[in-house]
Amino acid sequence: MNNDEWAVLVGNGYNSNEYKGFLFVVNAITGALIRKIDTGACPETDDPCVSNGLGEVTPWDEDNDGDVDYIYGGDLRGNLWRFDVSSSTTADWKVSFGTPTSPLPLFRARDASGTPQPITSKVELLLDPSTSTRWVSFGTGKFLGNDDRTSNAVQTWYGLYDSYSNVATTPVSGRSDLAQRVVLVETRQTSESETENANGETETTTTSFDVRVISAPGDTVGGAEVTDADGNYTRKGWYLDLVPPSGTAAGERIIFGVQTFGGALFATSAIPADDPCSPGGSGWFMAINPYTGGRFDSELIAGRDQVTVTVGESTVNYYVSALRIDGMPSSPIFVRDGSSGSGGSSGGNQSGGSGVGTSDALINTSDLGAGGSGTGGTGGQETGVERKCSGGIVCPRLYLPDRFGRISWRELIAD
Ligand SMILES: [Ca+2]
Ligand SMILES: [Ca+2]
Repeated sequence: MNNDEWAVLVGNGYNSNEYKGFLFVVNAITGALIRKIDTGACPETDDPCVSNGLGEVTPWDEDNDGDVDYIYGGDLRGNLWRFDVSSSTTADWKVSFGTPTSPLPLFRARDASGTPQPITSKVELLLDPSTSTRWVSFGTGKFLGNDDRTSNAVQTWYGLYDSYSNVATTPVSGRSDLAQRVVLVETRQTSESETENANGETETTTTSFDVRVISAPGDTVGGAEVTDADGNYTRKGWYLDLVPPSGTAAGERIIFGVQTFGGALFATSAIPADDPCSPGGSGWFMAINPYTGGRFDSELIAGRDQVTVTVGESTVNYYVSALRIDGMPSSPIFVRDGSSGSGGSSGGNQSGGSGVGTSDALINTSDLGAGGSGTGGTGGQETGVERKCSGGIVCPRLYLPDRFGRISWRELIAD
């Protein structure tokens, strides 16, 4: 931390006696409390006032000196908090917005009718490499109490940029500041694959997946732009309500932290089963562009057919943005493909290039029969994440829009 101590950062958890959310900064060596930051009482407009508590928090080092400068976390009232711990004086550590006696969040998540949406999962922070703007993404929804099992409240996936100074107001006032994304299509796809069994016979396996197409900037529906033609922000981010195209909410929510990986933003959602005899429920594995909230116009999830949609008088083919998964999926674990070989000859496929040597052998499409020639639509290189899994584990292979691994280095030269 900026006071030269190592610290543990923790929210106070739920059901606070004071009905409040607190951030605790605790000395990691001694356990002594360094600082406790109060996020304040229920707004008077909240009737009834729900109990509160701050969940898991995410630190951010703004100036790259190894000390945490900002801390983000969400609460049960839908507040997305940003704490400023950039001072070397711990007494100055505070909520970034509002005043110490009347702190305000960066944003308050509410559905279209103004009902606050609880944030119980970890907030993801990332930098847009083209603008160096910090982005914050998180989903809403909870799965803690009995009532949550049957709740069909509309929950939402949000992405907001955050380039705000510490100010006395809430920087993002509501969803009208944000570009709306929607689930355009849900449909079922069936594919067959052939394998050879132990007797040398060919067996055909049929697999079916429900897939989703999410809207993107420029679409007729859910296509609001985030920036103008010059790249200046015209919205403060985006939001995607977790409802199917029918518009009837099915209890879908995000209870595991959103993750960024290789230039894409991922989330898993959960839809609890309403039948007590049917354990598990279901959910969606979704992948979108972090900076627009929209689908990628390239094959990100491998092996799925494009979905043909009629728009006006023409038909268009969209790549899928999500797969339905039986049983409520937990956080995805991303595995870099281990069979990449030694690389070095794959440079011809790489059109990005800056900062990464061509020996970084991330391109591997050997067991796919697809790709292999750098067909990713965003100009980055392809890479793969998938193994053939069983036991209820779904392992989609991904073609990431961007490289991952080392993207910069510092060279130390003795003089
Ligand atoms: Ca510092
Ligand atoms: Ca720092």
